[in-house]
Amino acid sequence: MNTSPTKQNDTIWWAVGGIAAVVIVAAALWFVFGGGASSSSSQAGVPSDLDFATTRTTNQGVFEVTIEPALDPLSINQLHQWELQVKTKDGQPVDDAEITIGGGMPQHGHGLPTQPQVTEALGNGSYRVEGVRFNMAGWWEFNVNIAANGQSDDVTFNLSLQ
Ligand SMILES: [Cu+2]
Repeated sequence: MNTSPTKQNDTIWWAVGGIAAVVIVAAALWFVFGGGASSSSSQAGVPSDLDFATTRTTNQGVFEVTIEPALDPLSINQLHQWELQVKTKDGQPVDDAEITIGGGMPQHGHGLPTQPQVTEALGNGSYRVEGVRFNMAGWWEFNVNIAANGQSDDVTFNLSLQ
């Protein structure tokens, strides 16, 4: 009796099983240490109902603010400018506003890596902001405080950096 074909089959199946095991382990390692983990961690815990509107009313309803990043799409590690437009709630442009910028990553507890500043009032309620840079992918908050016409109010924009 010749048993060698069966033995050969066994050997092939052991080899197939071994390769499959290696592939599964490699995939698991990639997921834990590689792209799987890093791509999901930048979005993990981000509230699903975040509003990414670029025009928002300030918290007390005093102003309406529009952000216009000069970088589109927004990406990390690039110093760039923004333009802000400030209006009253009735839609009148607000000039001579004192504007302060802040922000950070709520999930990481850190602020902006730079201190963006309004460097120029462009008229008609528009302002140039210089020195904006983000250094990590994920969810950022961008806070704008506005003082004008004897009133002060602030607004937070949500950004998703790739
Ligand atoms: Cu961060």
